[in-house]
Amino acid sequence: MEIIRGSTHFQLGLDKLEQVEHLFEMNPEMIGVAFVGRSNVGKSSLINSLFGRKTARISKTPGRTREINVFTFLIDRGDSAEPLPFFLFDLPGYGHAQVSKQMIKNWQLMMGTFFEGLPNSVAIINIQDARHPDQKVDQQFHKFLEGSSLFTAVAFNKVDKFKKQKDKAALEKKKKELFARYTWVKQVHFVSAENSIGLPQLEQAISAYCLEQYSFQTNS
Ligand SMILES: Nc1nc2c(ncn2[C@@H]2O[C@H](COP(=O)(O)OP(=O)(O)OP(=O)(O)O)[C@@H](O)[C@H]2O)c(=O)[nH]1
Ligand SMILES: [Mg+2]
Repeated sequence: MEIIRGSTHFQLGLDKLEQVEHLFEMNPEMIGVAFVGRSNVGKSSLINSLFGRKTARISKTPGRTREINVFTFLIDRGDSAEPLPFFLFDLPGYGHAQVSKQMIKNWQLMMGTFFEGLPNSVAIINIQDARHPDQKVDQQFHKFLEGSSLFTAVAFNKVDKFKKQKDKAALEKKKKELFARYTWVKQVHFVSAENSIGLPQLEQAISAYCLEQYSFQTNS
C-alpha cells in the first residue's frame, strides 16, 4: 500500500467558517489526514514529498498558506484492488510573529471550528521543527486537541539539520515527554522533506490509518 504520487487534486480553499462547517456537513464520513504546524516548519514541503511535487505551495515568506487547502489523493492497495480516494488538508501555519492580532484571532476561530467539526476518521499530522520542538505555540495548539478523540501523530521535520548525536538524543527525550504529556499523541516520527529520512515510515503510517478507517466504515 502506498500513496500514488501525483494523484493529488486540489479541491478547494476554505477561508470562512461557514465553508468549513459546510464541508463537514456534506462529508461526515470523510477519511484522510490534516497537516498542521508552526509557520515555516515545512508542512508544504513534506506534503509535496509525500504526495507528489507541487501539491502544496512552498513559501519563501513564512505564513503564506493562509487558507485551509483541501485536496484528495489516492492510495494504491496493491493486488488488483481499485485505488481509494482520501482527503488531505494543508492547514495554515500558527505562531508566526509577523502577523496581526486580527489574523491570529481569525486563525483561532477557523481552527476551533475545524477541529470541533472534523470527523474522527481524519488524522492530525502535527509538524514541528526538530531543532525547535514543543514551542509555546505548539503547546497552545495542542489545547485545541485536548479532549478530542482525533488520531494525532507528531512529525519532527528537518532532522537533516542534525549534525551531532546529542541533538538526536535530546529529540528522543522530547518524544518520550510528548507521549507522557499528551495521551492523544499516538505516534512520533523523525523526518526530513529535504533528504527523505523517515518519509517511507510516515507514508506507511498515513496509508495504514486511511485504509484502516476505510475498513471500519465498510464493515460496520
Ligand atoms: N533543511 C530543511 N529545510 C526544509 C525542510 N522542509 C522544509 N524546509 C525549508 O523550510 C522552509 C519552509 O518550508 P514550507 O514547506 O513552505 O513550510 P510551511 O510549514 O508550509 O510554511 P507556511 O505555509 O508558511 O506555514 C522552506 O525554505 C523549505 O525549503 C527539511 O526537511 N529540511
Ligand atoms: Mg505551507
